[in-house]
Amino acid sequence: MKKSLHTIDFEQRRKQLLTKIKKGVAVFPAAPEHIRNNDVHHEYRQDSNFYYLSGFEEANSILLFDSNSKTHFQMFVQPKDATKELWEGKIIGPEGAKKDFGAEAAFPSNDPKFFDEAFIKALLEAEVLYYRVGHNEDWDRRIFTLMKKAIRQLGRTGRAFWPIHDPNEILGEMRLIKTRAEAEQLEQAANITAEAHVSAMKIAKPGMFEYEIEAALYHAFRGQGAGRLGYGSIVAGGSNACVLHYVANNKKLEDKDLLLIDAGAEFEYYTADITRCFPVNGRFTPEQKEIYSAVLKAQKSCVKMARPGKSMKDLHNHAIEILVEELKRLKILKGTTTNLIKHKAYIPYYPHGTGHWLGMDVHDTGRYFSESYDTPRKLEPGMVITIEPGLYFAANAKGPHKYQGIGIRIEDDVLITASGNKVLTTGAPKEIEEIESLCNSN
Ligand SMILES: [Mn+2]
Repeated sequence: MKKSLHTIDFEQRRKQLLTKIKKGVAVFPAAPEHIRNNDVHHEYRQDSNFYYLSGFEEANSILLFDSNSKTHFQMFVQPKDATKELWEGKIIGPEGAKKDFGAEAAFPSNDPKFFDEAFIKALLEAEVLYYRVGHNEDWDRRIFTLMKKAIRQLGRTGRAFWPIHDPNEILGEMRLIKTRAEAEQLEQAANITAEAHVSAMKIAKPGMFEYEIEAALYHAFRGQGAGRLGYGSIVAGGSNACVLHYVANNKKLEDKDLLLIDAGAEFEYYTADITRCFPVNGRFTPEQKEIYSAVLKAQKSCVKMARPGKSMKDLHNHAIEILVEELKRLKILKGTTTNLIKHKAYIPYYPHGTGHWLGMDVHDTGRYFSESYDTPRKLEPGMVITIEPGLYFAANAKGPHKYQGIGIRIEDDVLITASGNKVLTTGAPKEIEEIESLCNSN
């Protein structure tokens, strides 16, 4: 197999992991398959950590790392099976795992003895086990049973179980800082997603249903080569925008509705996460404009602020400050800014955070705090974050009647660089004039 930049990435990640687990053994089971109904499975997606370390997409596989042995990296994978391959397509098999995926040794996973023996052997030499407890009960049971077996093999030593560490701590930190290749992949996902948002702006009309726009987004994602959605698309017309995780997407779009779309394409396991709001009939009402401009002001100011040395908490506080000022200006809140912030008077209108890590998972891994979890950590070059302030005025909520039913969120994906940042989602316009002109271009 040709060594692409990405293949080299996988190799380097494994090396890095092996250095970090010191005298340890690490186990990563593949994502389990899930039945949808009867004999139909949910779409399969490999576990992010598993893929990050191997690039291997098949279910029923295991990665075993052992920093003590000469065989550092073993894979346990589905064996070749002509009948199964006839129905479901090519299976890579143990030979392929060695040849194309960097395994130093590889065995069939359908016979548990191969993994069980290799694991016990590795464990006996190890000081610590890296395994994510609590995510799969079958796996937890298997690992604990094997640990007991290993202890017994040592005879009467009085030694305790090996300490178990969550490998996500290490992987989370590794995945948080994106390599150039990863940043490029995220940018690709962002471009595909931005293009889809633009087409939604062009086609949406009063009388259409939210699901028609949802289908158009999916068409644009897949049509540009994205593998799948990064998360369920939120296509929320009118006051549905105030339901933060609205997923029904089945309402008819009315003349004066705004449409909030929060959707992202996943491209080669990296996902974008963009939110845009636009008027279904092509023109913002004065009230919609007021709220939209307030959110846009906060969003743009936070983007400007995002650079090494600032924290996600700094960005959130900054967003709150601007939004409170704006809510005062619009006579929705009264009082001093300090007091309003202190008493969280903004919560009914801005109940969520201002952003999150972005990567293979839409809410990506990595600590948001210092190692002792007591201070917010500073942004560093290579991190990718979302910046997504919003304001929501649910129908029948308190606050001025004229804003009821308006929900706005504006979300960009931002790569932190040494000198500041690079917005990856500029392909999706967010200025009122640009949006209106796109909405009226069809
Ligand atoms: Mn987001």
